[in-house]
Amino acid sequence: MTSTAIAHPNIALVKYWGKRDEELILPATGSLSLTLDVFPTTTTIELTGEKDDVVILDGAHLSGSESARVITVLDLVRELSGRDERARVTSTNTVPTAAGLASSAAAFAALAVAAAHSYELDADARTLSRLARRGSGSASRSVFGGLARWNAGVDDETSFAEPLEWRGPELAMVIAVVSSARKSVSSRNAMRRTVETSPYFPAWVESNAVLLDRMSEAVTTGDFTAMGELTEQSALRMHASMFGAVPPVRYLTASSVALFDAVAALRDSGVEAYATADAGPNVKTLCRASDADSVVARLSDAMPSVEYVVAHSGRGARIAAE
Ligand code: 2P0
Repeated sequence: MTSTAIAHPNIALVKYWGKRDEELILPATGSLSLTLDVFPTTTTIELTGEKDDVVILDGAHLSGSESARVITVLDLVRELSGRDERARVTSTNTVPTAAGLASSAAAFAALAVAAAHSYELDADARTLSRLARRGSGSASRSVFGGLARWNAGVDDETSFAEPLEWRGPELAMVIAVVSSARKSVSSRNAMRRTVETSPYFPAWVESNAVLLDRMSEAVTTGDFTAMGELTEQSALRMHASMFGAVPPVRYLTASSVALFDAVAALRDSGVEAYATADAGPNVKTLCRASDADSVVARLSDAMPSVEYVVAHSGRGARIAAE
């Protein structure tokens, strides 16, 4: 049985940063994201008669902790389906891996969907989200298209994402690719360091839970302005919590900060745009789809050396047409 699934990255508007359970990947707070329509990951799973699982990412065989995360998800699917064949997993990213453009979210969402299909597990979307979460927390959200909220939950059963309906204007995300170099500290290690050493971490957890409630309200009412303001707040507070770690975690570069300034200048001139950034220097600007071209033009004027990609709301993880 061979199954191929496709999934897209998501960008959190309310961020996930810090776990309260590292093994189950239970987050310290809930988060909320937009799944994009660019940079898909395609994952094929073939069941084999071999003794071990094989994991190939962009043509390279993975080993150690990188393949262990994939095997964790395969083991869970095998347990649920009552089967024990080994698998050959071949995954292809179209986004630079580990550059803060959420490749692991798309990868593990595609893995969960392809594995459930291969092992003939009749999994509903919530189960797929929980399975994806065990590979990478943010992947729980890429199971769904459009806006999704990952409810923190209190245990494995209650920590999953769900899709949210958006009745506001069509959204766009302008991605400024400041650098596609591999990040120096993985988000997993950076999160752990923030949890263990940053005096700001408890304040981050408390305030982000409030932002999530407000963002959920903004989504329900279709309030784009509130969505944008909350998006910037969550991003900056997340990075502030990292600045307080010992040693500090600093993903933002001078170019990232200049882009936040350029986005603020856009707002001052009447174009509603809001910046966010993840575990890397790239800056993503949330705007109305109708403003995306002018956002690209204005940011290109301010920062001509950066590459810009316009993304819109994309679909959730699914089996690719056979
Ligand atoms: C997010 N990030 O909400 C946040 C914002 C990065 C910054 O989720 O350890 O790869 O596999 O659960 O999901 C990146 O972390 O971490 C992330 P693990 P993940 O999108």
